[in-house]
Amino acid sequence: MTDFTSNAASACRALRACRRPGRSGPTSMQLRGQQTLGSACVPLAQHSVRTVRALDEERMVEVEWEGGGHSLYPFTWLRDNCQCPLCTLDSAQARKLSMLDLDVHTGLDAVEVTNDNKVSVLWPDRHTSAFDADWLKRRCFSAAARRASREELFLNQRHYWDSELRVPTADFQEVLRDDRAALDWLLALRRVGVVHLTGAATERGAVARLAERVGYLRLTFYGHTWQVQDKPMANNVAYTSGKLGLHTDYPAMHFAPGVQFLHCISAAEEGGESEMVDGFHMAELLRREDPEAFRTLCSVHVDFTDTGTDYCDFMLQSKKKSIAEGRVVRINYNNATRDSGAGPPRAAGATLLPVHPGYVDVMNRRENVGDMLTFDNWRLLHGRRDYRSRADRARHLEGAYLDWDEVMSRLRILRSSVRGNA
Ligand code: OGA
Ligand code: NM2
Ligand code: ZN
Ligand code: ZN
Repeated sequence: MTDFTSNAASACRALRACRRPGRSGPTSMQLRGQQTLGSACVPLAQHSVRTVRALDEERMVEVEWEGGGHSLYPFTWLRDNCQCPLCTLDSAQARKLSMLDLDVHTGLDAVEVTNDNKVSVLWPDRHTSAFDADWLKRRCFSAAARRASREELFLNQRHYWDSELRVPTADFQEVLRDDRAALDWLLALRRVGVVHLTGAATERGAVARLAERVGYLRLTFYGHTWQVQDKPMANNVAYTSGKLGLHTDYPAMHFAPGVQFLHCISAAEEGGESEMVDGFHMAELLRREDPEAFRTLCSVHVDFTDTGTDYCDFMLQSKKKSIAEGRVVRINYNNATRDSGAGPPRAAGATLLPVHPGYVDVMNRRENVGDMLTFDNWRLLHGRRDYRSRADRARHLEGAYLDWDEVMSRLRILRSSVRGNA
């Protein structure tokens, strides 16, 4: 079994250890549309082809590599992925070859290694293709290579944690300024699910600035960014001074926001501390301890509802499984917006909670003013204690949502840029 705590702690150490002294960064205007500072890496050729041969029976090309080992590529796959200008729009790295023009039963007339270390194929219709050795190696079909490439692209391996977690921490300004710091932030956000950023100014705008560092934020009915304050005629339980039980945000949307930023601009006089739980770990414990309940949460749809006016008027309805998509990829749990709709689903949501592995207290004590929590809203459940503000200084958090596609996109760009510059 994984040692969650030490894994999380090492992610945490990695974040701290990887900081580099600051250098002056571009202004926000310069960053627009170009949020990664270094140039994308052009990897040096690493792999050389020793020999190639066509296995006509299997309809595969076998490539033997200089360093040992070999890879097999189906004829049809090679023809489908021809990189020549007729078949590929190079400037977009997009396929031009229509499936109507692809002969899925194609044979192959000749295959050879060229002087510049490409695998060149002559097809029966006289079309030729030339494949770069590194390009082919990265697309090796072996099970191990495919597993590695999937992990490289999607980073689905997580560190599960419990109340022992030392929440990874990074400096807000450094994340804005330095690509290595930004990459470490996003890697920990993906792996651990939460990163505590310190040192943002205590005014509105920080969450939007950070979202711009990634790409763009996710607009919802609560606005581009939203102010968590005790408001008269609150259109959401979050906008009161009451306790918020553990929840994920916005299950009333079928596509709930993947990532959430919460910036503490002003803390409560008393109470208001926030806490978080690892929902994936919780689901894993439930799978082991109460498989029947786990199956229920993976299969029964719960109704969510949210009605009101904010950015504009809204009347949302959704049906969501508490543990979405069979394997654990998304938790939907919000008692406030769970609908009153008839049927057994009402019981289902509640059974997730008794098994949680313990929460971490994350922020909103007085010393956390200026701090920001960035976390995985598909994975973590978060809540806050009820609070009392001083008459002249109300508690105020500013929040924003992003989606995982944009966050992972920035992570991949930063990774290739940082590697290229290393
Ligand atoms: C929310 C929320 C936490 C807090 O607004 O959805 O969870 O500390 N807020 O107020
Ligand atoms: N807020 C904080 O699902 C929810 O209602 C979460 C959303 C109001 C934007 C709260
Ligand atoms: Zn071609
Ligand atoms: Zn919330």
